[in-house]
Amino acid sequence: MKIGLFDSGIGGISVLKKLTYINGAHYIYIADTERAPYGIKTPEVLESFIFEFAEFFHKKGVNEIFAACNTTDSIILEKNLDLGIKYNSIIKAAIQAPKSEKVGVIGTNITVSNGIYKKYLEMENKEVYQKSTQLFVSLVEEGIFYGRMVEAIANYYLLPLKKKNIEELILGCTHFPFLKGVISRVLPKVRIIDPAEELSKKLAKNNSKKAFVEFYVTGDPKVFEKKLKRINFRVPYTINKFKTKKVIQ
Ligand code: DGN
Repeated sequence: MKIGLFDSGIGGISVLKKLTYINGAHYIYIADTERAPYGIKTPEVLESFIFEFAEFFHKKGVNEIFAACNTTDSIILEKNLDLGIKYNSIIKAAIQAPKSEKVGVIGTNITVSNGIYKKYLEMENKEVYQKSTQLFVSLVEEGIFYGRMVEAIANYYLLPLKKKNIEELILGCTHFPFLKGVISRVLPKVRIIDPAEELSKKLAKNNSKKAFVEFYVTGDPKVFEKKLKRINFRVPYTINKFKTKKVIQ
């Protein structure tokens, strides 16, 4: 079984880790570090990246794709894109999780502005408060997970949600679970929802084989490997260069 994932960088590893715990499959993970961040690109540009990766997964014989990026997932859902391979949405999985009425959602500019989370949650009769916390992505890519600067940025972004008395908060970007510590410190009474947990329930359990990951990186593979070491990624892997068709400056 081959499973495909893609993200602008290290964020999707929060999804990959959860999947590898429950199924020792062969994973193919594309990290588009050369064209990151995604949250500030236009939907049209991101759509062209999505199809570029889908074509690559086809060639690699991938059986299923698991969304490792909410930003591109929101575009796939909004435009109802057909990638020609079974696709598991992280947003659709996440909206099953909230148990209370007042729910906060944080994400990139695109995920928040296209309002997919809000739309789906309101269909479940939730009162939804969204906030774009774009800078969190850069902090995680730089490996800055704690310290006074992170606390200040987290306070700046999250205090407006605290004032709304949200009971649960969806981490609507796969980079954000790496900042769960600081997020919980600003919102101590709020239940934090990591959508990757919900998504991993869509994968059948199979621990009989060890997981293996083939990484394809559009930027510098050495820089990416350093980041993997920094977050203690322990699943056996190889890192290869992915040559993009278009380079966005
Ligand atoms: N990890 C991506 C997400 O879940 O939306 C964000 C990536 C980015 O570059 N902004």
